[in-house]
Amino acid sequence: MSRKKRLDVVVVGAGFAGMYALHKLRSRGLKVLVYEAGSGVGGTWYWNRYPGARCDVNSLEYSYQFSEELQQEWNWSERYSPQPEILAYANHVADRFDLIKDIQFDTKITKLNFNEDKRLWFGLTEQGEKFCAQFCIMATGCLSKHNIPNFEGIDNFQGELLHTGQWPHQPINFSGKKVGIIGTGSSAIQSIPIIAKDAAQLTVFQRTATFSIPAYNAPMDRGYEQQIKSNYKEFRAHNSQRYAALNNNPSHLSAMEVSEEEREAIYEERWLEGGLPFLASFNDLGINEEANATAIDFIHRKIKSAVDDPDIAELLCPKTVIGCKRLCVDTNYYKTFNLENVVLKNLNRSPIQRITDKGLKTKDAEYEFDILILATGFDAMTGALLAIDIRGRSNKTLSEHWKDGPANYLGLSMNRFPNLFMITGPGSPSVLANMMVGIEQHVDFIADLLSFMQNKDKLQVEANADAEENWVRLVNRIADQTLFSKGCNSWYTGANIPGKPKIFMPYLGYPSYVEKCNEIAADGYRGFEFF
Ligand code: N01
Repeated sequence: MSRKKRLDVVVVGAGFAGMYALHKLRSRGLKVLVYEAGSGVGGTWYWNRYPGARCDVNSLEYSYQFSEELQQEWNWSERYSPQPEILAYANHVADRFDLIKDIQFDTKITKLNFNEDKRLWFGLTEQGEKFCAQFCIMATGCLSKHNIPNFEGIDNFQGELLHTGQWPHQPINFSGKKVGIIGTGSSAIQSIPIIAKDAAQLTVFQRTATFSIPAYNAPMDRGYEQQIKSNYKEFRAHNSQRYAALNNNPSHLSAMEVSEEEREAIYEERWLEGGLPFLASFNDLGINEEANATAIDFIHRKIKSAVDDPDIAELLCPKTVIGCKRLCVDTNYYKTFNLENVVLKNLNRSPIQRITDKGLKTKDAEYEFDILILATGFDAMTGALLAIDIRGRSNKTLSEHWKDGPANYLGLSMNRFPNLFMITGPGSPSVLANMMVGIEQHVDFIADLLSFMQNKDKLQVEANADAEENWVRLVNRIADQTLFSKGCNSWYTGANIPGKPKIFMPYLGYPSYVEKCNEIAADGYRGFEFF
C-alpha cells in the first residue's frame, strides 16, 4: 500500500479555479496539492477542443486580474479568444507561477470521506492512491461532466463517435466524410459552420432551436487593448459592479417605453455590436415577457433573412423565451444552413430511436455516417461533484444531501460537509457571471475564511442548516422574479438530465452576491459554524 499523503488543502481540478486556489493558498503558507483528471491544466479549455471552440466573453475580461504583471504582459490576438489560445494562457500562468510542481495530473478522485475523530478528509484516487487533508476545495467546474444521452445501441456505432466536451487531441479530418451532429447548443453552434466547410455532408439533428447572436469576432484592436491596459484595475472594478460582472453596457430603458422605431434601432445596434451584450439591450428582457417577445421577434426576423429556405428558417426560430437557455454566440451559424451539403432534421417530428452500426435511425428515416458527434452538453453544476463518493459528517453522502437539489450556502459550503468548499458551485453566480471574476472572488473569500479560522484557533467550519435553507430559498426567490427559470428545459435548472431534481441553480446578480459575502465575512462569517 502506498504511503498516505498528508496535506493542508487538497484541490480537485486544475482549471482556472484550481490553479488560482493553488497559487493563493500556497502563498498563505499552506501545503496544497491539486489532483487533475486530465494531462494538463486548463479545465474546460483542456477538454473542449472541438472545431470553432472559443470564449463568448471578451478576451480582455476572460482572464485573471490577481496579478497586474500577468494582465499587462499577456496579449490576446482576437476579440474572443479561441480555445488553443486560452489553453496557452493557462499553461503560461502555470509556468509563470510555478504551479505544475503541486499538480498531479491523470488522477481522478473517486472518494472523499470526512473522519470526525481526526477532523480530516480522507481521499482515494482511481489508481488507489490515498491522501488526507484538512480542507478540500472542489474546483471541479460547472460544465465538466459531459452528457451522453442514453441512446439505444450507442455502443454499436462502427464509425467515429465524438463528444464535443471530450474532443480528441489530434485534429479530426472531416474532408469527404458524412457527418451527423446531435444537439444545437453553444458547442454545436460553434462547430457546425467549421465542420460544414470540409464535410461531404453534415446532418444536424435539432430538438430545441437556440437563440444565437453573431460574434463579429475580429483581431484584437491594439488601440483598445492599450486603452484598457492603461487602466486595467478601474476597468475590472467597473465591470464587477455589473449584473453579470461583464462590460455589457446595460440599458436603463424598458423595451416597452420606447417607440417601435427606437426599439428596432437599439436592437440593430446591439446586433451589429455582437455577442452576449444583446441581452442588455433593455433592462426588462429578463423579467417581462412582453419585452422579451420584442427581442424574440427581432431575432426571428434576422434568422429568416439569413436562411434561404423558409421552412428551415422557421425550424431554426426558437420558440422559448430568450435568455431562458444560455444565449449562443456564433460566426455564420444560420447561413450555414444555406449550404448544399448541410441538412437540418427536426427531432420533435421524428425522434431518434436508436444508434445503429452505420449511423442512426429516427422514427422516419435511417442515416449513415462516418463520424457522429454528440454535442449534447453536460450534467451541469452538480454532475462532477456527484461523480465523487463524497461523505461528510455521520457518513452523510452528497447525493443524499442533494436528493432534492443542491442545498448549499453561498454556493461555497454545505451543512454536514465541514472544511469542504466549492468554487463557482450551485448557488453562486457562477455561469451567469464572468467565471474568471467569480473564481477569484470565491478563492479570496475561502482564503480569508481559513485565515480567520487560524486566528481563532478553529479547525472546522461548515454552513449551518438554517443558513443553507435560507440561501437556497433566496436563490430561488430571485430566479422566480425572472424569466430565466421559466419556459424551457435548460441546464441551469438541471432539466436537460433525465431524473435530475429541477431547481434553478445559479445566483442571479454578481454585485449583490459579493455584497452579501462581504457582509457575512464582516459579521464574523455569519451562517458558518466553527469548531
Ligand atoms: O450543451 P447544451 P453545449 N436527444 O446543453 C441536445 C457553455 N459553452 O455543450 O435543448 C437530442 O447547451 C439539446 O437539446 P435540448 C455554455 O454555457 C460555452 O452546447 O435539450 N438532443 C441541446 O440542443 C453552454 O450553454 C461556449 O432539446 C439532445 C444540445 O444537445 C454550455 O457550455 C461554447 C439530447 C446540448 O446543448 C453547454 O453547451 C460551448 C437528446 N437525448 C459551450 N440531449 C462559449 O464560451 C441533449 N440534446 C461560447
